[in-house]
Amino acid sequence: MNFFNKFFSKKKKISNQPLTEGKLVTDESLKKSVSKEISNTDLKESIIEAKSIDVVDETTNNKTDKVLVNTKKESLNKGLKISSQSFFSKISKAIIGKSKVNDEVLDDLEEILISSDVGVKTTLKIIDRIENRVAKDKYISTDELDLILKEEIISIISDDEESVNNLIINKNNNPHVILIVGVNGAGKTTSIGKMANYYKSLGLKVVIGAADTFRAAAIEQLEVWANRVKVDLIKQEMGSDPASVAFDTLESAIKKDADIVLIDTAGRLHNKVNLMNELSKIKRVLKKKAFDAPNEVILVIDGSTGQNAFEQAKQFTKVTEITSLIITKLDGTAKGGVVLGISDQFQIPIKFVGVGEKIEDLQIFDKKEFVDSFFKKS
Ligand SMILES: Nc1nc2c(ncn2[C@@H]2O[C@H](COP(=O)(O)OP(=O)(O)OP(=O)(O)O)[C@@H](O)[C@H]2O)c(=O)[nH]1
Ligand SMILES: [Mg+2]
Repeated sequence: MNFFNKFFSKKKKISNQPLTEGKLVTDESLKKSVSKEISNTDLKESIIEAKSIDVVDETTNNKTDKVLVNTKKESLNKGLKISSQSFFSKISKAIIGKSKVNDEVLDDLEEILISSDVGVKTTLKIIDRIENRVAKDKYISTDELDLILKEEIISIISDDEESVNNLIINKNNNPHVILIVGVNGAGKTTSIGKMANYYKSLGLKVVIGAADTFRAAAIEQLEVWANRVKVDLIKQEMGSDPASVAFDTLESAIKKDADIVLIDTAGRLHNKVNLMNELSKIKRVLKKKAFDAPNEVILVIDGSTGQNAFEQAKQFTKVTEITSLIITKLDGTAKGGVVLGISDQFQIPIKFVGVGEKIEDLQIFDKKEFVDSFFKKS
């Protein structure tokens, strides 16, 4: 059963609706009733299913995959290519001429993991586990090393299932509000554009708020994304109060009976008191409109900054409550190991990873798929 059939068959009255290319359902009101009615479990299932489906236009029986974001594995493999190549060339050098995993190989492995930006704490944890396995199994050949490494890494990554699927359609029928924060240039605005596309592709009605009023270009940049994805954007003049924009956005989203609200904010440093106060104010003001808003606060981190990415996660989580992370720019860097370390060291799940600048270059973070791609020998 394909995704849409499965998705909609639960609502018997609409299961016969045809699909048109580029749209989930033809009838807007129908779409709304579906997205409001589906339970969290349904949506969870749908999001998981959505990763690997062919969309069939039932009127023509033609396949079209235009609706969904590109969550295909190849794009993750491509995005992580530099990281995995660099990792594997180091591993190959370390085990050349050696038949079993001994202390020397483990020392080299430790160095490789650290130089791949996995972070010292997580590296030591991994080495410790492999040492235990070597001690127990007595003989582990170097051929098996990457397999074992993969297993151990998967087991230390905190289970992210909750984060991936924590999109809850509010029981009180208010939109699900997601506030996006992070330092300058981390990829917040771009990720919002990609997320808007993703959620829209799931049949949800999305409204974006331009609460980065710091510079005019920020509003224009978001506007370009909103036009591309064809979702509503709420904005005010440059320099206006970001909290007021956030309030307007939620108000408008409630009126429009939207499902998801994505609020862009100006890049900020954790140690800039005024900017952090501004964030608190945005949260406070949102609550006036909906007591449980924002439902999520996502920290966007630039993965290509390596160890600095850890620092950003550490500092931001100290000063504001973060519900999940997006790690961007994993393409074009050999520092993809940060994802492994960050997911181990912070009790915050990774929700998406950014693997390029295009609209489809946003991947739901799935630890197994991620580690598979990271360990892909090309
Ligand atoms: N290669 C690559 N580039 C990315 C990715 N995500 C964002 N970018 C690029 O990073 C640059 C900054 O992205 P923005 O989305 O403007 O970052 P921001 O956090 O909104 O920046 P400020 O609003 O200035 O704080 C842009 O050129 C994006 O195209 C990614 O996953 N991969
Ligand atoms: Mg921005």
